[in-house]
Amino acid sequence: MIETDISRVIIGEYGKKLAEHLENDVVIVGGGPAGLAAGYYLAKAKVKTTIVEKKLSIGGGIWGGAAGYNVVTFKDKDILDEIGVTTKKQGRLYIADAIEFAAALAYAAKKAGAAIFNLIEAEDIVLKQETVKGVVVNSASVRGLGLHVDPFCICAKYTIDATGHPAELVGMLKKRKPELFPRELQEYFMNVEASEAGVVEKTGEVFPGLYVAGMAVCDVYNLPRMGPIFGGMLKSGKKVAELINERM
Ligand code: 48H
Repeated sequence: MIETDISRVIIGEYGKKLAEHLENDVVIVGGGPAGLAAGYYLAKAKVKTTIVEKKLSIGGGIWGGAAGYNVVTFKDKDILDEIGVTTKKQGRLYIADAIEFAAALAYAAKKAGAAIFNLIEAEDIVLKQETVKGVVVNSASVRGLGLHVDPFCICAKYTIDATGHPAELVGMLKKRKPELFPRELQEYFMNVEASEAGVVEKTGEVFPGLYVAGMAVCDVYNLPRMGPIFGGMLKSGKKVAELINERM
């Protein structure tokens, strides 16, 4: 029956894809602009990369632009040109349609070769020999329903916390090793220039095997937030990819 053929190919293909990506060079948690940009540049450099995203849609904070007005801003457009996003110059800013930007970035990461698993949530990190070796994941539905169901692991040489504002992976480490991150994980008052420059400058490894990119960087280093301007997120994703690629 065609009905069972459909089910069989979906289950078989998903299982194959998942089994192939249980071990990776890099696992990225969070499919927002920073995680997707990191995934795009890593995969483009032929680094075996998996992105896990707990929501149904990837793109993180892109879709809603500012207050649901789905337009996003940038100070420059090199990366946007590279992935084929249409931009318009308005004064000192470039603007793009949030939907086109989210879709183009996701498409670029996927086409470059990153494996993307949506509806999968990282609930913990894998720590061995004082090095982060990947993440403990579960179905986002299981997590959402609060069910007592055990997780599985997606392992990697390097793990990127691209979870945005909550800096969730760093938070998991901080919970057990508070001395490593004595400050609260939170960003400071809005300041676009300081934030965009700081987020790129501080993107990097925060613990052996664990890197931070995107808004998570602002939380870890108490940097200002920047509102709906996205160039810093793309540059942070690109930088983390370059830092890891140098070590491959
Ligand atoms: C799986 C998870 C988990 C988990 C979270 O919020 P994001 O868009 O993050 P960034 O850093 O790529 O981009 C930030 C940007 O969107 C933004 O909010 C800006 C620039 N704000 C400025 C300001 O001043 O406020 O994406 C993070 C993604 C989301 O899709 C989450 O669902 C996902 O990570 N995520 N996925 N397992 N445990 N936690």
